[in-house]
Amino acid sequence: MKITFRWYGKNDSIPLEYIRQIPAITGIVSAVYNIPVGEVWPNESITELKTLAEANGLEFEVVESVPVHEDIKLGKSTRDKYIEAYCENIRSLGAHGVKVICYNFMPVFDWLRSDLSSVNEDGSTSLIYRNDTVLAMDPSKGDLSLPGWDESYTKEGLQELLSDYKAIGEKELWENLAYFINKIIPVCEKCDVKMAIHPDDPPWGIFGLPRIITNEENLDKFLAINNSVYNGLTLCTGSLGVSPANNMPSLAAKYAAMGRIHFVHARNVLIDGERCFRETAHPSRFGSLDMFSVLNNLHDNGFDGYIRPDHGRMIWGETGKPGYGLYDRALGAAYIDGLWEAITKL
Ligand SMILES: [Mn+2]
Repeated sequence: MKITFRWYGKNDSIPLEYIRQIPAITGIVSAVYNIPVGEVWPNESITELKTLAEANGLEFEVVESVPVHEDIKLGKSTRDKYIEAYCENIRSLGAHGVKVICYNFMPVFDWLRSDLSSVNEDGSTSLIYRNDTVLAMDPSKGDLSLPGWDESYTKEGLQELLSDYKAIGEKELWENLAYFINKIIPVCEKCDVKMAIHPDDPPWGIFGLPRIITNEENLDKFLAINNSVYNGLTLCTGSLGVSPANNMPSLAAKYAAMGRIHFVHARNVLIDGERCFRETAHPSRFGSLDMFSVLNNLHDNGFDGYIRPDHGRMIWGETGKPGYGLYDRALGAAYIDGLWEAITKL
């Protein structure tokens, strides 16, 4: 098990020199961020990330994310050229020593929250989700005040995309995912790069768009699309765990035993209403998730992949990218490392 830390590249306000000082961190999780979705990443950009990491004593073995072009999710006739570009990225990342690629298959919107800096009792701030706030929004009317989505869409571009998705229900999205997976996994096998799909965050449909990587039944269905070990999961405790139906320790045990978890996002969340949650400090007692049992079950079922502290709160006056400050994630990393030491010595 290797503890890693997400780094957004040279534009990240957190220098690699600080990341290397967090105890137990062996490597960064990063990506090439300045290339449009669907295009091939320049070799120089990948080499640069690796060189910068290694100059700081850190590995670069996990990429998050290689985004999937919307035409692939929509099953458009143009998808093959985007899948070929995706395969090219797998090949060059593999050649640079990358072992795991995290990605997601959420239509249009990535993770979504109703507030990125809700003040906690202790004065720290957290990302939160309030279902009524989200339900009151209608992105098709250009209502773009909600944080968390790709602001690179113009109002017209977004409306066109949302209208394309009117023909896509869960069934079609599954078909388009299967088409994609079965094209890329043989390439991954050749290049020894494991794919780790990130669950939908939150794990329910929003704005009428389908979401399918949401629960145990669907994770089973996803893994059965292609039984190669290269077709695996990112177990994001905070994404799946906001649904009380998802028992995170049990999912950790099951999929680790199958050898299908390649990457873990460790995050705690407090469920404080129907489809409402608040991101908390990592230790179990602050949220709804039993982080010890998740890690213990990973360990006992042979998990040997990468883990990283996922979102943290903003503490000690830090400002920066919501969820991705230095301090609380560093505390999270130390907590994970402490839990793991105890578990391995039990
Ligand atoms: Mn995550």
